[in-house]
Amino acid sequence: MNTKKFRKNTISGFGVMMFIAVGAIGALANHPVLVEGNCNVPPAGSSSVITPGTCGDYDGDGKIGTAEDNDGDQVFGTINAANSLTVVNNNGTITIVTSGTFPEQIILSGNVTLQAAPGVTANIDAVLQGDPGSTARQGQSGILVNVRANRYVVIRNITIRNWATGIQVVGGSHVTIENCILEHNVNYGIVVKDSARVKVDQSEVIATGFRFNPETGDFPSVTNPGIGISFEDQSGGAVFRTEVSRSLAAGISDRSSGSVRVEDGYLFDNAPDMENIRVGGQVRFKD
Ligand SMILES: [Ca+2]
Ligand SMILES: [Ca+2]
Repeated sequence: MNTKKFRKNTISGFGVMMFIAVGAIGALANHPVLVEGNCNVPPAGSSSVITPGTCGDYDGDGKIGTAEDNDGDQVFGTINAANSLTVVNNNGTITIVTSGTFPEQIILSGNVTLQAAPGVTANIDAVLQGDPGSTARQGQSGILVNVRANRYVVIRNITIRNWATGIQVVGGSHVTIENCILEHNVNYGIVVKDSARVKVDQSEVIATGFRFNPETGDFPSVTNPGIGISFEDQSGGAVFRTEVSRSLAAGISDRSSGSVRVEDGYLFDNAPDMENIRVGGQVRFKD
């Protein structure tokens, strides 16, 4: 299937989902919620008071960030507030509706869809200039998924940058990763462990293992694995229509005892492009 055409179809379907999500605001438990973006670094001299409708203020109430988290409506300024036990309760849809940088580690432990709306850039970034939490975050996973085997997680249209690992999936988790960009994560773009099963589709995993930060180190080092997508332990999964390029080590690595299927891989400048993708798995590349 033509990739561009497929993306168009995906976005069209997404629009329908957005309509449903917006229409459902006001329900209580397990409801969809919206997350605003924000301008984390307003220009010097800017007022601390946000002009309504600017700076990612989706609902036009003049509040962004944690102020938006705490005003009692169904729009949030941080992903973690939207995902908290009292809100989506790790069991609903979290849609980011305006572009922004989110310097937050996200832990998903239920039937959650985390997605950015079409045209929205949601950058889950370990680093926010001037934020003292940046150092600690660079040693963490950007998104950690640890759910029971009968809970399914979807991560769609999200950018994840500058973490130790972009997305880490453990336990019995079943995770779908679609239209995501993972770049400049040090150890792994995506790592799948335990008995988890992960499908990666139409995503880009770029420059894994390469990053410089004066506080946490100059990578590559002798210790960082630098693998684009790694399946380990008893895990398994599939990688479809996905670019993996410029990894320090393998682009896609299968050290698991499970099954890993790769189709329409766009692999470039990894070392090697694939590692231990077993004969019998379906590996196919476009010309
Ligand atoms: Ca607002
Ligand atoms: Ca709010």
